[in-house]
Amino acid sequence: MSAGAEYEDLIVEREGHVTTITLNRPERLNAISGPMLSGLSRALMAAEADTETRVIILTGAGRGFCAGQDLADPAVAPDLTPGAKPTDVGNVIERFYKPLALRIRAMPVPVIAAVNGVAAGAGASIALGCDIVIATRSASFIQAFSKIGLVPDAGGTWLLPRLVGRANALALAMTGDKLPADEAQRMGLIWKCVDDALFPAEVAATAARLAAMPVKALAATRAVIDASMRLDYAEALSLEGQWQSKLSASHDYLEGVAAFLAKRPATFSDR
Ligand code: LHQ
Repeated sequence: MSAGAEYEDLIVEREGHVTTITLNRPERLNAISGPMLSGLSRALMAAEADTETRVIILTGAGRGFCAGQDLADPAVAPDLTPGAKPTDVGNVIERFYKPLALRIRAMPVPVIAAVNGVAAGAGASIALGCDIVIATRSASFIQAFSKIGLVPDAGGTWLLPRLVGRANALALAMTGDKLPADEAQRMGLIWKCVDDALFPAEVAATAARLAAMPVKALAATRAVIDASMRLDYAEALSLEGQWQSKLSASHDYLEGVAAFLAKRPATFSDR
């Protein structure tokens, strides 16, 4: 896959089996511009089509991960002229943020959010919608929506209570307080936070590990766990069985078992 040039406000690079998408407006803490938003969807589609990609890392350039929607963008900023028609932010959600959030959740490979700095508003929602969230100790998560008179969007209202329970979700969303990464880890909002100096190596090692795993089964794991949120126990057991039927017909399953029995490392190739 080619790098940067075809994207505005994004850098997309593949090294081996790992595609890294970097939000790239560091002077604005990677606040989401129109080109960044549409580019993100295109970059994910390209990674989906690129069979060499076995894991995706989403991260930010500079000191921030993503400060949410660019509030100065005329497409979303309210027209402050007296009597002006309100800007319908819901349209932007429906047309752009919803498809993006759904796409991340349906990728055929694991998606790691490497949260290198502050993640605010829709930036936090996008990070939390990824499969595994690793943050630097200096990073933080801010549900910035309440401070500008909105509800959490880009999946925030669905993700937050499922990750941290209603009490924490409401307190975070109503106060808009900055939650440091180590507290986010303790609360169960993210997988882990690591010292800044160790962060790049931790992210790279996690990506390399996942890329060497049976990624088809990992994407299926996400699908079953997400579906379980709306199923009862018996239905979840049935869905697990349906996926096992599909996966047990895959090359990766044969290879995984054969490698175990032969006491050799497995080489997985399905996607
Ligand atoms: C920004 C932004 C930003 C523009 C920092 N926009 N410039 C909403 C509406 C429409 C459609 C869809 O959905 C949404 C969902 C949302 O995402 S709502 C939430 C939007 N985000 C926010 O409300 C967060 C706003 N930013 C902040 O509160 C702070 O910047 C944080 C706490 C993230 C970081 O603070 P600092 O570390 O002190 O940095 P800073 O505030 O100095 O920011 C650096 C620059 O980035 C600064 O520009 P300047 O020209 O003064 O250097 C900011 O204005 C700019 N910036 N966020 N969202």
